[in-house]
Amino acid sequence: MPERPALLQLGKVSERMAERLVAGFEVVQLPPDHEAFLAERGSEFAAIATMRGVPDDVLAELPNLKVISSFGVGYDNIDAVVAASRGILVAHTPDVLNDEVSDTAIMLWLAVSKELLPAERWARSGAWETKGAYPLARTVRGRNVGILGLGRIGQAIAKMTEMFGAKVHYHGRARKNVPYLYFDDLADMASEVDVLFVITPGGKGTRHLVNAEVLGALGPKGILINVSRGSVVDEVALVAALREGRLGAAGLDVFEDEPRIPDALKDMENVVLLPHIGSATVETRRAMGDLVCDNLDAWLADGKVVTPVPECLHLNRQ
Ligand code: NAP
Ligand code: 8YV
Repeated sequence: MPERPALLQLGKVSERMAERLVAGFEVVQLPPDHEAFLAERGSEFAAIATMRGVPDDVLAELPNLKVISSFGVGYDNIDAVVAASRGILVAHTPDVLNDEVSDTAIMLWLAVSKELLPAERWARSGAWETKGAYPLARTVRGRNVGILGLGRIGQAIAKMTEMFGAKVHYHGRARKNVPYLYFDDLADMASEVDVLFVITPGGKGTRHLVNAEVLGALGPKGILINVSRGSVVDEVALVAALREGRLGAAGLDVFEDEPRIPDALKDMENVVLLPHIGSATVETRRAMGDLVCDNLDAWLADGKVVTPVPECLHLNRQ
């Protein structure tokens, strides 16, 4: 391997990341119109640092690729199974964002339940003076909380809801050794809870897990909070359930066709919308960027990464 292997960069990195990447690699930015570029130079690259996944057509044009270091814990935008089958190690950035994303989820829950945005508009518009006190909202105290995907972030959300006196329920593919109530059926769990937090990975395995039946089971007073991926919730069914009053309210950080958000959702008073900012603070994004670089530095040192995705664990042991 050359002293400074060639690294293909996808997306814009911070200055701090750029400095670290050039210290170990010959860094080349993937150009927007990349077909001809990859046909000519694709075989040069041993490594990828990506802020936005790796499209299949890019992966296919890199015959000597050995490692992908991806910014973010979710990697539904990288075909890790194909990568692993080609012996390419994929690394992501788990754990360093658990608390931040949980804070965002709880913020959405509080904002929806306590009607933060309509109440703020009431204050700002002068309605308080002309119409009087804002109508009463609903408490988040002592609620039945459901978590779809009790993983790293799901467990952090569960702990935070316990501070509000919640009784925690969860659904996943398997029961875990946790002091919470397990449901092997998502709709059954939805019918028992006041709020459903969605925090599974995206991708084919979880597409539209939250469908019309689940939303109906959550019910006219139920709240849906989605901080996972837009694909996990059937957005058409969500709009219909909210519009027809079959679901109470929703707090959404992620959408099926980002950055596009259905106009129907923008018009609803009982919905809080965020532009995928679950982990978006200076501190947490810095920690994620550091881990992207740590993974690449570790690979340079001994061919292993610090935080491989599960599909590549076996490659990291060699
Ligand atoms: P994780 O530790 O892997 O947890 C994911 C959980 O989802 C696991 O507990 C898993 O449990 C469950 N799960 C997976 N497939 C499932 C299925 N088909 N049905 C039901 N449950 C399923 O991942 P994490 O670190 O908590 O991150 C979770 C996701 O959050 C990421 O993949 C990403 O998409 C999203 N995220 C969003 C933001 C944001 O900015 N909004 C930020 C960070 C992460 P079982 O294996 O027991 O089923
Ligand atoms: C980031 C995320 O917004 O980690 C994830 O899976 O969705 C977020 O933390 C995203 O990865 C940045 O592009």
